[in-house]
Amino acid sequence: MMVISEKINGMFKKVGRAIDARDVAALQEIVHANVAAGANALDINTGPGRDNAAEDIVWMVKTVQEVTDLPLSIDSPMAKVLKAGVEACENAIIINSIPAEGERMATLYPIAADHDADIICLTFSEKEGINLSADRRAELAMLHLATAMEFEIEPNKLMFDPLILPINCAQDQPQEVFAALEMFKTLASPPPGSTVGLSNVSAGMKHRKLMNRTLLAMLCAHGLTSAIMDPFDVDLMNVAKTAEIMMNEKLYADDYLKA
Ligand code: THG
Repeated sequence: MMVISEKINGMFKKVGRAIDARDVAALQEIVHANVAAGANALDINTGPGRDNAAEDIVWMVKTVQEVTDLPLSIDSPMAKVLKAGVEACENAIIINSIPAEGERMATLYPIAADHDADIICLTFSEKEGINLSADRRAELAMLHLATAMEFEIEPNKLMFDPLILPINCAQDQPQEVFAALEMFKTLASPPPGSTVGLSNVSAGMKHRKLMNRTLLAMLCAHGLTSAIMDPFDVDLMNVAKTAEIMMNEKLYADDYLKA
């Protein structure tokens, strides 16, 4: 299970202030803490409401990669910002994300191919709304696979994101997500990867950590291969490690939590 830290995000006050002040030391200290907590990759996101998000993300990427070789997940809904972030990135790249929409795919797939990037493929399109059935999500995943093939991108570069919605708005969605994850695994051999924005499920709610931990265990049972999540939640990290044992992906040893 690849842990992509959600914490290098301008939505968090410390990161937002570091971006505003171009405070290299402050951002690098946060990066060091994430690496020490066991993150396997870092999601780089300027946060909402920035007028110069492209410049901001370039500064973030350059600042972060000075102190870590971890893969960077360049996260923006704006193609221009993604492109700028990707072009500044010398570490391994994850493009976060490409939605299942013709125009966005036509712009972003060539960029992914040029930079040999992994891709988080959203299995929804804003045009259809986000409350989609598992079947429709799998169809959109197929569209991504076909598009990737056109650009000679191997299926193992793709991570399908079924989209986690806040549970207080969409309580029927986890069932669709579980079914979608099962279908994603059958779409290529070896099976393509998957990821989620785990904390979406509990945004603004009580019992956040309990909900994130429980959902992660359930997603792992359906074959989830990575998550954008909080590496500082030690119990959550331990759920991820224990799920690997339960799924027979890692061999049990008494001290498996330390490994
Ligand atoms: N899929 C993909 N990428 C994503 C998401 C996704 N990137 C963004 C997001 N969703 C994942 N990252 C976060 C980061 C933080 C939170 C949730 C998801 C979070 N923030 C607090 C909140 O909303 O309550 C606020 C934090 C603060 O202001 O202190 O929970 O789904 N591909």
